[in-house]
Amino acid sequence: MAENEEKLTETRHERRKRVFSGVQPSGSLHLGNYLGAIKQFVDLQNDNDCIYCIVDEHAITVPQDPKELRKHILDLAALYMAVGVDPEKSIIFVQSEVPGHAQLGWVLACSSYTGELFRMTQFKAKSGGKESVGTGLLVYPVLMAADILLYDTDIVPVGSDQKQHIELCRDIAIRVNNTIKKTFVVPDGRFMKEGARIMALDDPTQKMSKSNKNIHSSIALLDDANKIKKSIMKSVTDSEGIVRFDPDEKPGVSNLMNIYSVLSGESLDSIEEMYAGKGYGDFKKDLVGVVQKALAPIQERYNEIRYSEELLTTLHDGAEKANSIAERTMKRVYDTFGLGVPAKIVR
Ligand code: AQP
Repeated sequence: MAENEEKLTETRHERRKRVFSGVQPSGSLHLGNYLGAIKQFVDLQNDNDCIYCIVDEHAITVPQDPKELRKHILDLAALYMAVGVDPEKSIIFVQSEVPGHAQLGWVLACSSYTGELFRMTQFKAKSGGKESVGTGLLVYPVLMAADILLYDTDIVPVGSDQKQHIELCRDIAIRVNNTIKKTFVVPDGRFMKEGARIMALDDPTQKMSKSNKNIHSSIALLDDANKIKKSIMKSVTDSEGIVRFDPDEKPGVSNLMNIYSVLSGESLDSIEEMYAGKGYGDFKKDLVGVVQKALAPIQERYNEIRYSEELLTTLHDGAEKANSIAERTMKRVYDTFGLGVPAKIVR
């Protein structure tokens, strides 16, 4: 076994499972981001070594207002902590503070094919109908693969909309391991079963998304009680008038039931029973209460953290810890690819 390979195997046995995930600071975090991904971050941090990133380099794949972006970075960091990500247990940091992400991104871009990138459904959705499309949008999944592989990640908790990107990350890792040298840990995605994909309230055939221009298409984690009420009461349902779970025939009602179920702990069957013989009005009114109750403690904690020094300290400490892991991986990667100045003279 090569020396490098031995080292990789050794470190795998020594440590707990490593978890990595990230969210873009591209707007207000919504229920989809929370229920599809971030809720798992908190559950995983007791038994694993967790690294949670604010992926600002991903955010600039589409134009951003620099001042707003800086604000969103801090908003997102405070929200991570407000939902329960604990800096004592998990590393929280900003992607651009760790040069290894961009460095590894380039190396992996040279180990991937344009064909596989053009096939990504998220690229197709985000570039569709545009005359010119930024290169960053196409290579986004390669940078995402770099984020994950940089930390020898075992588990990636993400929304089910990211399945294809995780597959690509695995493909690239396996390709390098098999064709050059065993260098990367091949990660597994971890997708929430219930409510894994939260759909837009104004169009339940599309996923809830930060970049949707209609504010009533999503519920942001920081929305006030009135906005939550307005968005839910306006949400698209159907003309049947029966609270019944059927994502194909009744995507709007099913999406609302999903949200109700995940936030309240009631099963979908019991929600159907609770609202048998009642109309959508009663169901929506109760859902407003369920969402408001779930978000109130998050908002309270957020307000305590967002303007505190603790926030900056957490991000600086997090970047330092992340960098020390990333630098070790980059040494290994450069060694695999034969990049840089060797430790001793070679002929
Ligand atoms: N609607 C969703 N349902 C379930 N999970 C979702 N996620 C996003 N939308 C939904 C999950 O949230 C995590 C962070 O997402 P991201 O910000 O990195 O990227 P995204 O998937 O592109 O999110 P948005 O909200 O759609 O942002 P914009 O509009 O800026 O692109 C990921 O794990 C994702 O799966």
